[in-house]
Amino acid sequence: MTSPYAFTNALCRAPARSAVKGIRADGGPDPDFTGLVAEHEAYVATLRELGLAVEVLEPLDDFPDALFTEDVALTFPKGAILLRPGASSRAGEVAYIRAPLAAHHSRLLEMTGPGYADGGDILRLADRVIIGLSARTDRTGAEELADLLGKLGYRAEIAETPPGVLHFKTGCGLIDERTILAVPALAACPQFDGLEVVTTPPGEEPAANILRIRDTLLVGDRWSATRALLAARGVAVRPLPTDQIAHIDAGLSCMSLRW
Ligand code: CIR
Repeated sequence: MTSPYAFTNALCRAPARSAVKGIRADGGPDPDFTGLVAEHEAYVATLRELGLAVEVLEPLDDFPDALFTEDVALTFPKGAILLRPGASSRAGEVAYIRAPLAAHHSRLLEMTGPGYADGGDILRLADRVIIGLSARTDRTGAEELADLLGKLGYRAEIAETPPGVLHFKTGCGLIDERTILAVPALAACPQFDGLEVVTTPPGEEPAANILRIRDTLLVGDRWSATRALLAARGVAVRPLPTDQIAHIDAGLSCMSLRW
């Protein structure tokens, strides 16, 4: 298996005006649209600066959460898989990612259901893929996805996402091929056996959704203790603003598909 973060490409979608009405579990206030756009633009610019060819798709006003392209597909060097997002308001997003993905991936597989899986629940490691069960990814969906991953030559393991955590990767992210940053509730995840697990500092649980792009770790700029902890490990850290997307339960990995 190739490196889980030696990416060359990313596929993003600009936020629509409706993005301020994106799903949020706690019913909190809407994000500020201008701020949301600024966060998205800073993210895309950073991916480009790190050497990725980034395609930014048109906003979709009918789908407030469509800027979170990570949730509707999985992308690998060997092909891509169209998913079945677990939130009914997001199901229609898949049709809009099909053609852009087909333009890059000659091998395009597709979940047929009846189960569901969100890309935010999938953590790609160097030697396997972990699929987290959550309120968005059910066991039927995880098992169908594991079969499809097998067709692409990837081994999958199914894990549990702690209650109250939206997606598996809301609670963890790769620091390097052998090391995971995780919230305390995920630290003892059996699927992390054999890896080093670094826990988020107290009060910085939302920092766990880091995103490794080549040699650099993208981290929410608000999380200074996490940034210091990662920098002390000798990794290049790039802080990015996430306050507005956090209003709609999102973090850094959500805003792109990468391969
Ligand atoms: C949702 O609830 O679907 C969006 N408001 C947030 C999606 C975040 N995506 C991710 O963690 N991969």
